[in-house]
Amino acid sequence: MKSLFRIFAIVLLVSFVAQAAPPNILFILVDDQSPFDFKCHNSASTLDTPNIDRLASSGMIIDTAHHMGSFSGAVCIPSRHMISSGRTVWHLPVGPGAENCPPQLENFTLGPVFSRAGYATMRTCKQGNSYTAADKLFDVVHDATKRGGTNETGSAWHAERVLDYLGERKSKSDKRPFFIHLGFSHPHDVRDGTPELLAKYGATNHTDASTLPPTNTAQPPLPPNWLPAHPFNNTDMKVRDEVNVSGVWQRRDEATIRNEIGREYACAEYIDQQIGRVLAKLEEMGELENTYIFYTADHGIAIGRHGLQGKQNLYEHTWRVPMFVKGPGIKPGTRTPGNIYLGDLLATFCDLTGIAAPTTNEGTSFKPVLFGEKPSIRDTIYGVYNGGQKPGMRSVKKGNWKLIEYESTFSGVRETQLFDLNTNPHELLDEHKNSKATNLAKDPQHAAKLSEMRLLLLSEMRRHNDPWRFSDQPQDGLKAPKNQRRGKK
Ligand SMILES: [Ca+2]
Repeated sequence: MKSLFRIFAIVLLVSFVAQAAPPNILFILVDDQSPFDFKCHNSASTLDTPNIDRLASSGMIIDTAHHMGSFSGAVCIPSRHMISSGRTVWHLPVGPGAENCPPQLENFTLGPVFSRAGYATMRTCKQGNSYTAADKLFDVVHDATKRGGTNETGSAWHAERVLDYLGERKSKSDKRPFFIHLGFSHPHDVRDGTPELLAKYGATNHTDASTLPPTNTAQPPLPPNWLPAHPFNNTDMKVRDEVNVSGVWQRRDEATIRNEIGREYACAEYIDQQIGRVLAKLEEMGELENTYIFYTADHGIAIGRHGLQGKQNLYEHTWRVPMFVKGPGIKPGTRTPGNIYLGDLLATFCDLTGIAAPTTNEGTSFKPVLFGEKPSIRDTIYGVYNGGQKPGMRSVKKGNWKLIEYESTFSGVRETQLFDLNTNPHELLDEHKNSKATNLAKDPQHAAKLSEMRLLLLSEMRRHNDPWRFSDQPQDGLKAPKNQRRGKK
């Protein structure tokens, strides 16, 4: 009798699990945001994001989340291809590794994968500098670039599209699970915030390149690793973001940078308000508890850190992205390194929903990290930026050690940086006055570590089919992509 009862209980449980509603996914992606904008990564930050903070505290903060990099100044493009397809930087349908990519990859990206699995898929995001062939394959698409300072021209527009969609779902009693990709066009420049939030952060939409913006004590402080100029040619110093962003241009003075960070914060808090509206709607519909919510950015951004302005570098502020995740089975208030790439998102979304990841995917699910089963999914992180001169920049990170190499065979640049991120989390250099921590690459005490990290970088370059080598590395018989060996600048 007892065993009969047990069998009955198991059958009941299995049928309950089989009938449990599959979880929804709300994937929030902002454009150009450093993790160091958030108080959880930088206690000196003055940015208020109450809704994102609540999201983070009711789920997990992943500290070591990165985009793998870019072969173009338009870092958004490879980043968004990797997010959509789960492929690595030299295996995308665009760029120097296109020959390593299977045809019609767009059919194996976020929208179609979830649509085929029976999900209702919807996307609103910026237009352009993305993966257009994949973006249009969501069931419902509302893409537009909204970087203005009003409800209609700014981030509220994207939130309205999601609120409308959810309202329609409710009115139609659509019971299919949903995959909603809520993208924002901000805080990418032009950072035209709303008047109220600009005032809060003491900022103005400064448009006159011949004058400095007004100073204001409400402006955010300079970042700890601010510099008036980058100490050396990093192989792409004249890219648009370093010289031609309205409000900054080539300036790195305190007034300009504090005003621009104020503008960034105004746009970021406005996004936070929009996320609050969407979360409230999900709660009202009773869908919040069965929804995985991911918040991240396509890459970070410098805005004065290290004397840089843009996203074309491999310092932590730019290479790393914020990553906050909440949902069923994720313990609230948890925090872990993770060691993830944005290209792991597709595999993770599939794993959380029981959908088979497409065979074209190269990412690794970090569900075991989200469920507290392991702190990280890999030991080593590899990064690329070579949208300027070649071979450009490469980085490798393992534990607290990070190497960045710079080379231009065109202009003769050759620089190396070795950081101990435990003692130097902001990657301070000799040029940062009053700092004891610095670049350790020339310190004889760290020569063995430097050699070890250089070998690690070479092995990662080989493993990821990097088409370039630095001049002091084995050339491995490679012929770099045509017209790109020496760079065009
Ligand atoms: Ca971007």
